[in-house]
Amino acid sequence: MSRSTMYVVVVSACLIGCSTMTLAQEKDKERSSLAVPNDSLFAEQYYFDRMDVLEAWAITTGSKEVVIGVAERGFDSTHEEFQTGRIEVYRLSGMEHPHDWLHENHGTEVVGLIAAESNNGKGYAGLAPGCNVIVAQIGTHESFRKKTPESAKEWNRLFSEKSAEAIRYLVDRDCKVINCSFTILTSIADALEYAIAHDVLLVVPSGNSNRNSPQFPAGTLDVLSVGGVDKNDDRWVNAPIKLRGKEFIQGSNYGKGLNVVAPCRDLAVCMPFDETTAAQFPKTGWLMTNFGLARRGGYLLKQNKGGTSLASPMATALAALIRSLRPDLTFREVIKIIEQGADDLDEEGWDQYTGYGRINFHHSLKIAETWPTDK
Ligand SMILES: [Ca+2]
Ligand SMILES: [Ca+2]
Repeated sequence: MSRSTMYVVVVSACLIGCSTMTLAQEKDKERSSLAVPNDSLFAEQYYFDRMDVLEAWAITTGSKEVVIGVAERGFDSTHEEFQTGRIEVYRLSGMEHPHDWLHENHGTEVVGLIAAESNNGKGYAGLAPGCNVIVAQIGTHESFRKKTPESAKEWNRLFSEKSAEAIRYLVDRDCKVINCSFTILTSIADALEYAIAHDVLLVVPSGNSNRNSPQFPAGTLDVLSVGGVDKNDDRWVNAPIKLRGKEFIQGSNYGKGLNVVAPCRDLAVCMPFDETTAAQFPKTGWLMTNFGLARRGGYLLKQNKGGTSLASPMATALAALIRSLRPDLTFREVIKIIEQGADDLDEEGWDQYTGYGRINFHHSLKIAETWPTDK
């Protein structure tokens, strides 16, 4: 239900003198008629409410015919949220695939947002629980761990090459939407064009550099570039931190080519279960030190932490629901439906910080229901 609609409901109720309910109570009442998943930590998933996901699920939770591709470095396929046979893993050759927390945490977060099993009484609910998923694990490379300029350069080259290979593989496996939660330095334009030629929607984050320019491949034509906002729908920007003596501010990249934004801060995410390696993180990295106390087994509430890598999978899930409902539409039409259904933020219409606005699952599915058929 939109805010304007709710306003009408409340005003009507007050006029006939039969209710003193607040907006929140009205919304709760509306929600009571919806199927709320029984996942144990669901109450932490504020972004369901923000994007009207349960209302959207009354229309569709996704079709198994729509396969979501995810290109990632690592992924904990042993996690209890991924044991229903909907998720397949493919490991690219020529790369290492170590089983450790560091390698797997990013992919586990991303896939969990999209496809954590819903209504299983455990953890969180994924946003597109009815769709199938193929995770193409790009893997790590030995040189990545060596921290020398030469190895970093080699890593970028190899990562670009393997990213392109992952995208082509997922296209060939008939994925209709591919999430690429990474930004890279070397062009993978051929692989992007390959996906576009096969009517595949590529969804990419705008990047975390807090600058006026989405980072490649975001901002390029014919991909869906997704920036991040916080709980208040403000562009995500972290407080400054010092890194090697320099002040450094992370935030959602913005500017020309930004399509939409999605929540990316204080999110509830799945984590690898490996407690032994996770326990080492407060000593070795900055990641867990910010929010280690919120970790519960394979789940984590990322308080005060953001990143556009997690905004992108939200839009990926929405795109998959739209393609489930309307498999006849092209990927360009899906982009338009996501843009038109977004809740406009900041300046009226498209603006540089939030694109066409924060995505809204229900609004976009309603638009998709009546979107005309071409041809
Ligand atoms: Ca669950
Ligand atoms: Ca706007």
